[in-house]
Amino acid sequence: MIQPTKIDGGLSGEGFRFGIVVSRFNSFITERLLQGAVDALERGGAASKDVDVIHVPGAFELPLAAKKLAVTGRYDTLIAIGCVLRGETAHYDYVCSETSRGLQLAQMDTGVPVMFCVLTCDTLEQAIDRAGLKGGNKGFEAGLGAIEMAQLSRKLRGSSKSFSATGKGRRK
Ligand code: INI
Repeated sequence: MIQPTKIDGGLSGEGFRFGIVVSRFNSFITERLLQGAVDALERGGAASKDVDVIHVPGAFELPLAAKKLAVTGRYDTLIAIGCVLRGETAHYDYVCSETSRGLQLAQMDTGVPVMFCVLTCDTLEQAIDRAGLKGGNKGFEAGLGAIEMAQLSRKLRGSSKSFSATGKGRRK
């Protein structure tokens, strides 16, 4: 049986640069998601100087801020944090769909991974559950994912000639 080459991201965030863009809307939730994301990056070995946090008014503003950060070339991975609650807006569906579409476009247009950490919940209760106040923290998951994607992007960078499953020999 052949032994396929497996290419995975690792768990060390050392030496990578991360940008976190956070919505102020529903900050009771988003600041907790932010704490979770920073905690994961810190545990992964990321340095303070390599993690920037940028606040925007609401989830709808996340995509533009993410794209502007991505094109600077400064960041290996971005994390977008927001919380949209159905109960509080008639335009819930527009905010959710445009935010997710915009963030996907930002990463596809620039090649910089953007972790989607935008809670879209029917109730505050559901958001609380996902922000680490009762159970898991989706921000922490996004932080771990950001490290994995930073490593994976580095390994997958370059042409087939310079490509290497270990990341060595990639085009600088
Ligand atoms: N923005 C959010 O991040 N979450 C929400 O629940 C929300 N609601 O309920 O309206 C929300 N609206 C603001 C929106 O993201 C924009 O900031 C605003 O429309 C200005 O462009």
